[in-house]
Amino acid sequence: MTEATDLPLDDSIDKLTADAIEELGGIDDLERLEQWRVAYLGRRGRLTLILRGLSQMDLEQRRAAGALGNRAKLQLEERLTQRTLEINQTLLDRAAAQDSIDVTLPGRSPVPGRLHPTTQIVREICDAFVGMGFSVVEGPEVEWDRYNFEMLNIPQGHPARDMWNTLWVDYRNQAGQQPMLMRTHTSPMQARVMESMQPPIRVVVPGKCYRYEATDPTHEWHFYQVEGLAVDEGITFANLKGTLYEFARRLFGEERRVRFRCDYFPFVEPGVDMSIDCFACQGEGNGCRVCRDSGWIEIMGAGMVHPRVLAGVGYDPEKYTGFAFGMGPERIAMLKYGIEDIRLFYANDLRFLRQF
Ligand code: FA5
Repeated sequence: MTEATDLPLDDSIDKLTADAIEELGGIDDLERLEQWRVAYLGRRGRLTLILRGLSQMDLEQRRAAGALGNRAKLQLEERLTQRTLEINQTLLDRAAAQDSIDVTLPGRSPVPGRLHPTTQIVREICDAFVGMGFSVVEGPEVEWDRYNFEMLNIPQGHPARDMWNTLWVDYRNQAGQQPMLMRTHTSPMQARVMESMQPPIRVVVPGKCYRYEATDPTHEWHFYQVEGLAVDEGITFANLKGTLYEFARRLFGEERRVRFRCDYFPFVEPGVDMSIDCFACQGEGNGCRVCRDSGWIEIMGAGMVHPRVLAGVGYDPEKYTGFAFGMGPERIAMLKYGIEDIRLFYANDLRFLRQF
């Protein structure tokens, strides 16, 4: 920077301004720009000091020099703003050139997710029952022995427990018993729902179940079920048949025929399994792979709620009757979409999942 203080005041302000502007033109980074601002316009900057010295002059001189000094100050501030903009623009241009963003390229569209096939079929099943006046409720996957077995008429040591081998939670109560398990079916919700409300009851319960069993094309160790329960005065087996027949028509088509055969579940009496006529061969059999030549496909277990189960939750079995059913949605999806192995549902293979 050139020393201008030996000159008369007018000349020294002019020279200082000219020097400052010349110096500014050679600056091309923000750090040096700030140093320049402090040197000329800061609190102890050169122009600031000159303006402060005006107080020693008489009034006439002070007025003239003051006007000159303020004009110089405004000029330098304007130049500073302009130079700051120029430097910022240069920095932006340089960054853009390095990143080489081509704004004319088409964007990358996000891949939309979709519902898992099990979720889709569970919703379809529930919708069919909601359309017939049922409500949807859910319950715990970690369950007490009491709800999973005992309140369903399956006491300790009952041989029917072998039908539902399970995974026990590693917890013992003070009596040394291991009473907690991963529920093996959604039927425990029958007792939970009846305990918490009075008839009339019409609910469906979708949820996950767990079993201690080897997997194969039709068995997983964890899978879903949809439970159903209707309890009221005067409910008969005809209501069970009518409701489930209507469900089969809603899910599988108007033409479906259904078949009920005797089956055993300790919590219903009588108990049945329900089949629909095979939609692949229209019930003909004839070597059909879907129904294994039988013409019928089993889709669920069902029956009239056992009087002991009703009495166990405090209902009067002489007054109330009801029906219950339980189905496996993955098996239903397998039938509906021709899926050959249940293990595909939870193998996380996107090639399979993207088909639904
Ligand atoms: C039961 O679990 C009874 N709770 C059903 C029931 C409810 C009967 C109410 C009467 C009244 P089951 O073990 O058969 O029954 O299972 C019912 C359905 O769950 C089967 O038809 C099948 O679709 C499905 N399921 C059972 N085990 C498996 C498994 N390991 N993998 C996939 N799905 C299964």
